[in-house]
Amino acid sequence: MCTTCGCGGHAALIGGKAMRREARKHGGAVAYRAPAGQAAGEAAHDTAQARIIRVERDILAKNDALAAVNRALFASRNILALNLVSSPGSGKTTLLVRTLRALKEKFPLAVIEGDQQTDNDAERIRATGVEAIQINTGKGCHLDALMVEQAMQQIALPQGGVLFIENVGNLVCPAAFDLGEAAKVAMLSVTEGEDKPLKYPDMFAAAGVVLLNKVDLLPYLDFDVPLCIEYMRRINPGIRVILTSATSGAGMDEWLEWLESGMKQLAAREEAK
Ligand SMILES: Nc1nc2c(ncn2[C@@H]2O[C@H](COP(=O)(O)OP(=O)(O)OP(=O)(O)O)[C@@H](O)[C@H]2O)c(=O)[nH]1
Ligand SMILES: [Mg+2]
Repeated sequence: MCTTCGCGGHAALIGGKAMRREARKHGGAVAYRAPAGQAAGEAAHDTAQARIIRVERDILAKNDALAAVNRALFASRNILALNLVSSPGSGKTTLLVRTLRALKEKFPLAVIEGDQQTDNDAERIRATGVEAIQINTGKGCHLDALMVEQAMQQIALPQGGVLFIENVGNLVCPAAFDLGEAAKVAMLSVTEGEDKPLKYPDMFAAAGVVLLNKVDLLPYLDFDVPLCIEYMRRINPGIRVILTSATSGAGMDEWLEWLESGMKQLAAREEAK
């Protein structure tokens, strides 16, 4: 967890370079800083194990409380919020771009992008015509519920639609942080090796669905798909696994069907209110 790897307690910047420049012109404050009680970096340097555990619990409890606030907001606006998590470069943004192009005439959509540095992914999303906001976490290796809550204040929320949150590329820390999402969508690409679910079980345990991406590369790789799925199900029995290629479009129909069934469940819940 993050108090152990020392990534917590750093400043994050929300809105990307252009938005920050604009906000400064109008005297707006856009720098996010974790509250004093979240000084996880300090705890990572503390050799007392008990203190580390206490700080971990404190950080996660505060995060869970904020995530509950986000979740209530999503419910009140009938928004399906999905948290995309994977190692760096598995294909999250490529899949999102293709997904947004397929859905943008059907549902209101918005994207929160998380990366340590650069606005590159938010710009790739905006090129589809869908609104995106970038969070730069600096040295932080995950998004937390407060960052998402602050980013949401700077975009039009997609009422009755889907909010995609692309987390920082990392198979470890984002598993522990609830953002208020309906589900974590974990992506693993076939170039990463089939043993990753066993090596990083927390992420696969937390996932609501797994996308096994870059299947167009399978003919060139020594990657055992059934074995990988068996490893995933050892961690998370019954987990739905969808084979995708974000570049060729293979598996997109199944992924879009999964998304649309999530939207239908939301709509049914709204009708039952
Ligand atoms: N062959 C192949 N390449 C892919 C696929 N999906 C993504 N890529 C490539 O993989 C690289 C990384 O893709 P991104 O979409 O940026 O990955 P990401 O997960 O968003 O990366 P980070 O945001 O940096 O964590 C790019 O060169 C993509 O073109 C796929 O399904 N097949
Ligand atoms: Mg990306």
